[in-house]
Formats: sequence, structure tokens, C-alpha cells
Amino acid sequence: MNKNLIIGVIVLLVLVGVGYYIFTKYKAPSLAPELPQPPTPFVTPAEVTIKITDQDFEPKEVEITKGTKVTWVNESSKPSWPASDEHPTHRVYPGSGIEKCGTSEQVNIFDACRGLNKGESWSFIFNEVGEWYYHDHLNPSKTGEIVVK
Ligand SMILES: [Cu+2]
Repeated sequence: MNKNLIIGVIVLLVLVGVGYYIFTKYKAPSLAPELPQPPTPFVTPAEVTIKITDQDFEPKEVEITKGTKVTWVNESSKPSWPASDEHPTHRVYPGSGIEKCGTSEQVNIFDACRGLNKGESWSFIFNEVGEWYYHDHLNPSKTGEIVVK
């Protein structure tokens, strides 16, 4: 009887030990998400997309932070050429100018430098703070604005 009791106590202790091991092993990961997380820094979207429709640029005006990549996607039926004001020289955005199209400086100017066909897109990263008006070089009455803060 005593022997059985001792065996029973040993078995119980082993079960408790194994149970505790499993509990700690599997409990720990599930606790992790409940730990206080460091605050997420406020990040504005690093990318903005503007649709070119038959009517307009959508949205017509966007406000972004310096360093944001803006992508124009032509969803209109005609080719579209987004470029900095003023038409036709495109020199308002610093460093820009239509005469730089086709040169090594083309990548640094606010000018698609060609008509984007339906479905095509063009991107530009704005590193200059300011209010930058632009237009469709192939349809200059279509205008938009990028506000960079
Ligand atoms: Cu133009």
C-alpha cells in the first residue's frame, strides 16, 4: 500500500512537472503579443498614386511629405504627359525643364518626358518643399497640384 502511494506520488509529480514544462513552453509565445509594444512612429505613406482620367487628374491636389514617390497612372483613353508648370517650358519645379528630356538629367526632373499610353505609369520623388502645379503637356488645360511639406 505504501509502495503504491509512493509510486502514485512520483507519477503525480512527473505529470505536474511535464504539465508545468508544457505550460511554460507553450504559454510564453502566446504571452508575447500582450507585451507592451514600442510606439509606432508616425509615417505618412511614402507612395501616392494619381489616376489620369479622361476628365482630370484624380485626386487633382495631393499633399505629401518631402521624399514621397508620386505615381501617375493613365486610365484615360488618350496619351497623357504629366509635367511641371509652366507649359511649355516646364521649369517651375527646381531643376526641371523640358530641354532636359532625353538627357541623363531626365530622371531628376518633374516631367514624364513622353506621353503615357493607357495603362502606363510614371513616377517621380518630390524632394523640394513647395506648391507645385503641373499639367498634361498633351492637354494643357488638364492641371493638378502637388503640395510638398
Ligand atoms: Cu507642357
